Amino acid sequence: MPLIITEDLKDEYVWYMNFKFFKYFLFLIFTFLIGNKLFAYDYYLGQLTIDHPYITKPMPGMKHAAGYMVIKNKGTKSDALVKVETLFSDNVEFHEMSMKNNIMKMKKIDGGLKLPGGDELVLKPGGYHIMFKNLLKNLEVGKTEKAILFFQKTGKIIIKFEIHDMKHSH
Ligand SMILES: [Cu+2]
Repeated sequence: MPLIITEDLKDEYVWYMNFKFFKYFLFLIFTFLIGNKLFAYDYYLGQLTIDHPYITKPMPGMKHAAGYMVIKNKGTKSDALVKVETLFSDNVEFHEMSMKNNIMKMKKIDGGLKLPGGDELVLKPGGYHIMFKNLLKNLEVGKTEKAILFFQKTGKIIIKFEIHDMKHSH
Protein backbone atom coordinates (compact mmCIF):
# COMPACT_ATOMS: atom_id res chain seq x y z
CA MET A 1 0.00 0.00 0.00
CA PRO A 2 1.55 3.32 -1.02
CA LEU A 3 2.15 5.82 1.73
CA ILE A 4 0.22 9.01 1.08
CA ILE A 5 1.18 11.97 3.18
CA THR A 6 -1.11 14.89 2.93
CA GLU A 7 0.15 18.38 3.67
CA ASP A 8 -1.54 18.54 7.05
CA LEU A 9 0.11 15.29 8.14
CA LYS A 10 3.58 16.18 6.94
CA ASP A 11 4.78 17.83 10.14
CA GLU A 12 3.61 14.91 12.15
CA TYR A 13 5.26 12.47 9.76
CA VAL A 14 8.59 14.31 9.96
CA TRP A 15 8.35 14.33 13.70
CA TYR A 16 7.56 10.63 13.73
CA MET A 17 10.52 9.78 11.50
CA ASN A 18 12.82 11.83 13.71
CA PHE A 19 11.43 10.03 16.71
CA LYS A 20 12.04 6.67 15.08
CA PHE A 21 15.58 7.66 14.25
CA PHE A 22 16.08 8.95 17.76
CA LYS A 23 14.85 5.68 19.23
CA TYR A 24 17.26 3.80 17.01
CA PHE A 25 20.04 6.12 18.13
CA LEU A 26 19.19 5.52 21.79
CA PHE A 27 19.15 1.79 21.15
CA LEU A 28 22.62 2.00 19.63
CA ILE A 29 24.00 3.92 22.60
CA PHE A 30 22.35 1.52 25.01
CA THR A 31 23.73 -1.52 23.17
CA PHE A 32 27.17 0.01 23.12
CA LEU A 33 27.13 0.72 26.85
CA ILE A 34 25.83 -2.72 27.79
CA GLY A 35 28.24 -4.40 25.41
CA ASN A 36 31.12 -2.46 26.86
CA LYS A 37 30.13 -3.46 30.36
CA LEU A 38 29.76 -7.15 29.53
CA PHE A 39 32.82 -7.51 27.39
CA ALA A 40 35.18 -5.10 29.08
CA TYR A 41 38.33 -6.81 30.18
CA ASP A 42 41.18 -5.03 31.79
CA TYR A 43 43.92 -6.65 29.72
CA TYR A 44 44.24 -8.61 26.51
CA LEU A 45 47.19 -10.74 25.51
CA GLY A 46 46.71 -12.96 22.48
CA GLN A 47 43.83 -15.26 23.29
CA LEU A 48 44.02 -14.43 26.99
CA THR A 49 42.02 -11.85 28.86
CA ILE A 50 42.88 -10.75 32.35
CA ASP A 51 40.17 -9.18 34.39
CA HIS A 52 40.28 -7.09 37.52
CA PRO A 53 43.58 -7.90 39.22
CA TYR A 54 43.55 -6.88 42.86
CA ILE A 55 45.45 -7.50 46.05
CA THR A 56 43.89 -7.54 49.47
CA LYS A 57 45.85 -5.30 51.79
CA PRO A 58 47.44 -7.49 54.45
CA MET A 59 46.68 -7.10 58.14
CA PRO A 60 49.12 -4.86 60.01
CA GLY A 61 52.34 -6.71 60.70
CA MET A 62 51.77 -9.33 58.03
CA LYS A 63 54.56 -9.63 55.51
CA HIS A 64 52.65 -11.30 52.72
CA ALA A 65 49.60 -10.51 50.58
CA ALA A 66 47.36 -12.40 48.17
CA GLY A 67 46.53 -11.33 44.62
CA TYR A 68 43.45 -12.27 42.62
CA MET A 69 42.10 -11.94 39.07
CA VAL A 70 40.19 -13.87 36.43
CA ILE A 71 42.15 -15.16 33.43
CA LYS A 72 40.19 -16.44 30.45
CA ASN A 73 41.77 -18.51 27.72
CA LYS A 74 39.66 -17.98 24.63
CA GLY A 75 41.96 -20.04 22.44
CA THR A 76 41.96 -23.76 21.87
CA LYS A 77 45.51 -24.40 23.08
CA SER A 78 46.34 -24.65 26.74
CA ASP A 79 48.65 -22.18 28.42
CA ALA A 80 49.85 -21.56 31.97
CA LEU A 81 50.67 -18.65 34.22
CA VAL A 82 54.20 -19.61 35.13
CA LYS A 83 55.72 -16.60 36.87
CA VAL A 84 54.85 -13.24 38.40
CA GLU A 85 57.42 -10.52 39.02
CA THR A 86 56.97 -7.34 41.01
CA LEU A 87 59.06 -4.70 42.70
CA PHE A 88 57.08 -4.96 45.95
CA SER A 89 57.80 -8.64 46.58
CA ASP A 90 60.82 -10.71 45.68
CA ASN A 91 59.23 -14.04 46.49
CA VAL A 92 56.03 -14.83 44.60
CA GLU A 93 54.29 -18.20 44.74
CA PHE A 94 51.10 -19.73 43.41
CA HIS A 95 48.82 -21.13 46.10
CA GLU A 96 45.55 -22.94 46.39
CA MET A 97 43.42 -22.60 49.48
CA SER A 98 40.96 -25.34 50.27
CA MET A 99 38.82 -26.66 53.09
CA LYS A 100 39.54 -30.16 54.31
CA ASN A 101 37.57 -31.43 57.32
CA ASN A 102 36.78 -27.85 58.29
CA ILE A 103 40.44 -26.93 58.24
CA MET A 104 41.73 -24.26 55.87
CA LYS A 105 44.72 -25.53 53.97
CA MET A 106 47.10 -23.59 51.78
CA LYS A 107 49.00 -25.55 49.19
CA LYS A 108 51.87 -24.29 47.08
CA ILE A 109 51.50 -25.07 43.39
CA ASP A 110 54.71 -25.73 41.48
CA GLY A 111 55.02 -25.30 37.75
CA GLY A 112 52.44 -22.56 37.39
CA LEU A 113 48.67 -22.33 37.12
CA LYS A 114 47.15 -24.21 34.20
CA LEU A 115 45.01 -22.39 31.66
CA PRO A 116 43.16 -24.99 29.54
CA GLY A 117 41.86 -23.79 26.18
CA GLY A 118 38.34 -22.39 26.28
CA ASP A 119 38.38 -22.24 30.05
CA GLU A 120 38.86 -19.67 32.75
CA LEU A 121 41.02 -19.58 35.82
CA VAL A 122 39.46 -17.77 38.74
CA LEU A 123 41.82 -16.56 41.41
CA LYS A 124 39.72 -15.60 44.41
CA PRO A 125 39.74 -15.61 48.20
CA GLY A 126 39.41 -19.19 49.43
CA GLY A 127 40.79 -20.64 46.19
CA TYR A 128 43.69 -20.06 43.84
CA HIS A 129 45.76 -16.95 44.49
CA ILE A 130 49.11 -15.38 43.87
CA MET A 131 51.02 -15.13 47.12
CA PHE A 132 53.36 -12.20 47.43
CA LYS A 133 55.73 -13.13 50.20
CA ASN A 134 58.29 -10.90 51.85
CA LEU A 135 56.61 -7.58 51.00
CA LEU A 136 59.21 -4.89 50.39
CA LYS A 137 56.87 -1.94 50.76
CA ASN A 138 53.62 -0.90 52.34
CA LEU A 139 50.63 -1.50 50.05
CA GLU A 140 48.18 1.40 50.20
CA VAL A 141 44.45 0.93 49.68
CA GLY A 142 43.21 2.70 46.57
CA LYS A 143 46.61 2.68 44.89
CA THR A 144 47.85 0.27 42.22
CA GLU A 145 50.97 -1.84 41.99
CA LYS A 146 52.55 -3.07 38.79
CA ALA A 147 53.43 -6.67 38.10
CA ILE A 148 54.54 -8.70 35.12
CA LEU A 149 52.67 -11.90 34.35
CA PHE A 150 54.62 -14.54 32.42
CA PHE A 151 52.66 -17.09 30.43
CA GLN A 152 54.20 -20.30 29.16
CA LYS A 153 53.15 -19.78 25.53
CA THR A 154 51.59 -16.37 25.09
CA GLY A 155 54.41 -14.33 26.60
CA LYS A 156 54.33 -11.60 29.20
CA ILE A 157 52.24 -8.60 30.07
CA ILE A 158 52.46 -5.77 32.57
CA ILE A 159 49.35 -5.39 34.66
CA LYS A 160 48.32 -3.28 37.63
CA PHE A 161 46.84 -4.70 40.79
CA GLU A 162 44.36 -2.51 42.65
CA ILE A 163 44.92 -2.57 46.38
CA HIS A 164 41.68 -3.31 48.22
CA ASP A 165 40.94 -3.48 51.91
CA MET A 166 39.76 -6.70 53.54
CA LYS A 167 36.09 -5.66 53.59
CA HIS A 168 36.04 -5.10 49.85
CA SER A 169 35.34 -8.67 48.79
CA HIS A 170 34.20 -9.99 45.41
CU1 LIG B 1 48.73 -18.31 49.97
